[in-house]
Amino acid sequence: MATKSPANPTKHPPASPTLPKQDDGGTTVLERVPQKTKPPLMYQVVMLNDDYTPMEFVVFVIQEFFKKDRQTATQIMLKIHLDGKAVCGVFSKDIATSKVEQVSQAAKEHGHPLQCLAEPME
Ligand code: TYC
Repeated sequence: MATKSPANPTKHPPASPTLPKQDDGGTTVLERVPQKTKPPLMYQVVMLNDDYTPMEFVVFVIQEFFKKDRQTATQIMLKIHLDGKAVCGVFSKDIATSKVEQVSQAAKEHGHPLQCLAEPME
């Protein structure tokens, strides 16, 4: 089936915003306008230490929800245990929020007080 072609198929909008400007010779010059949009903020998911959650459960959670191998997950768990907290991963806001919910849900189901939070990175 034939589809309707656009009124002016060769005219496309410029790749980035431009403003027409008249120079001295009567020629139209297109000047680039600086982009105003910033890239979206990224969020780090920080896990917190507590005195009750078993180390093995924390290693499991880091492997399962942050896709780390066992050795890396163990190193992160030990850093949390020793320093009080550590970053488990960096994500978009939606994904970071979802990771926090998944961890909180798993901790609740197993009766552990494990906590993590999503922090904007500037
Ligand atoms: N401090 C806990 C213990 O000694 C282990 C632990 C590590 C708990 C990391 C939470 O995010 C955590 N059993």
